[in-house]
Amino acid sequence: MFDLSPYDAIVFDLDGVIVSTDEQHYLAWKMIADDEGIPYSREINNRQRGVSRMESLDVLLEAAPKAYSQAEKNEMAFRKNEEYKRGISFLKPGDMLEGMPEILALLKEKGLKSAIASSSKNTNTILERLELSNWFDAVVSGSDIKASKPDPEVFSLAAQWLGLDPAKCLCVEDAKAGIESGRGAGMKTLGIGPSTRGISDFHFEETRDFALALGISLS
Ligand code: B16
Ligand code: MG
Repeated sequence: MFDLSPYDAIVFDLDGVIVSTDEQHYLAWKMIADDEGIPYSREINNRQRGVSRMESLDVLLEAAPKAYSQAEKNEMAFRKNEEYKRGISFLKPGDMLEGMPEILALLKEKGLKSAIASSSKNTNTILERLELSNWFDAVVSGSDIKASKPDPEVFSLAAQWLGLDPAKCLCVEDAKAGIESGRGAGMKTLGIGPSTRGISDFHFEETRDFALALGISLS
């Protein structure tokens, strides 16, 4: 059984932990890459996981045959986000990753606090679509921070808004940059999926495995 007793709170990343909107990010960036004639792949997309929109654009532009002005970059990021927003407009509570609704309910039952620490400026929209707007004790999004993951700012701010010592918080992340951010903030880290294998204090392949380790029975 996974031991929750050392923690007063769990601080969750959003995309890739609570819900997976990776495919919508991928398709939106692919649309930009295709429009501009820039080669793009799933591998490149993996490197955009957990990092901010403008930094994700810089990753995509590494393979661009020409240089872009700041105004052009801003326009591309805007266009990508419009396409992404279309993609997430159909999200519903049933799209949460397997075991996650049960994990969130268990934390409430045990009196542990929970928070979101996300790089996404679409955090509030996603939480609304999942009917989780009022669930968490603190929500830190890409709109609240200056430096995105792997900088510790987003997880440090979550602990601060919870009023807790980061050492009493567990960071749950699917991205390498996110694990580095949580660790930098002074939290123990739990990684989900292949990108965090071998780099986090605890690791599960899928959210459902974390739920099972907490003693939750899933059908
Ligand atoms: P937005 P997370 C991150 O969310 C995504 O993993 C990453 O792919 C995206 O570039 C970033 O949010 C910014 O998203 O364009 O919506 O502001 O994993 O930190 O919850
Ligand atoms: Mg993530």
